[in-house]
Amino acid sequence: MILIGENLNIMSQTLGPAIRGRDPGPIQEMAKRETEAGVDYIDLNIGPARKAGDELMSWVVSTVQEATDKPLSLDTTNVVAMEAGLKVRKGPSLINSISPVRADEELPFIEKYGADMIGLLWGREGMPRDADERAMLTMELTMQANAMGIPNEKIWIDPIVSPVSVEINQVKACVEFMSMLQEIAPGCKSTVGLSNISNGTPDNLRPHLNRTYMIMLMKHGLYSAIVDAFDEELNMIARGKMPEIVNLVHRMMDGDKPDFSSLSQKELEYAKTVRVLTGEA
Ligand code: THG
Repeated sequence: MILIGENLNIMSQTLGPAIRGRDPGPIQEMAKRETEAGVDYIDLNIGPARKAGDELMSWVVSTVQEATDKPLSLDTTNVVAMEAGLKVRKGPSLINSISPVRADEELPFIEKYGADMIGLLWGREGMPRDADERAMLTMELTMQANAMGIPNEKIWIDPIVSPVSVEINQVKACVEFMSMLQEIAPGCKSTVGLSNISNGTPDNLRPHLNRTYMIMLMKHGLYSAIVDAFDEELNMIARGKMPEIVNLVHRMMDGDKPDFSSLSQKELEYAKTVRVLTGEA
């Protein structure tokens, strides 16, 4: 799996002030640490950046590409800021993100700057309510992109993960949608903002929810995820180093009910978390 590090973001207590104050030190330090942690892409999340977003994104991209050769994911809803970042970028970029709502303005960037894109399934009426609405938005976005000569292989569909603390049906809908994606849009890649799943839950539970949900989505071919670069166990799962745990989770999704008293402590953590994320507990 392709991992995109989420840690360089303007919401961060330490990096937010550094980004706003144009202090390169902490930002380059984080880019280097994420690179050493082994992520494949580094997400640069400057938020909506309504004020002078173009100058902000071009500064962040220039600053980070001095510190690392990793591909970058440019994360902003500000179209002008997105293009400013792409203009100064010297290596590969992932546009994070283009939704059907902003497609007219941003799809031309794919060809112009040789980028890939995350296709965020955010519709005119906001968040899709179920797997079928996600399928409709995927059709809409890929047809518009294909008509401009953009192949599905350049589109990383993001079904929008929402917190387990908010709506269990949405948690299930993303898993169901992932199982449909290759039929709806053959060749499309996929990604999720994985940490969204554990938003609003106690800090000690977050890694368990993130890791288990990633494994559940992997069952249906999840291609990449935006993740905490420093979660080592998550890294190991994504690199295929915990096949027994992956197997356990996938078997439970197929209806297998393991005898909890026969599981190791680690297996038990995952098995219990599967029951939460499938709505059984
Ligand atoms: N899809 C796409 N892009 C996305 C998201 C998505 N970008 C933003 C977000 N969701 C993914 N990035 C993050 C970044 C940080 C956190 C969660 C998701 C996070 N941070 C900790 C917190 O808030 O508690 C720590 C913050 C810090 O660094 O201090 O949870 O869904 N395409």
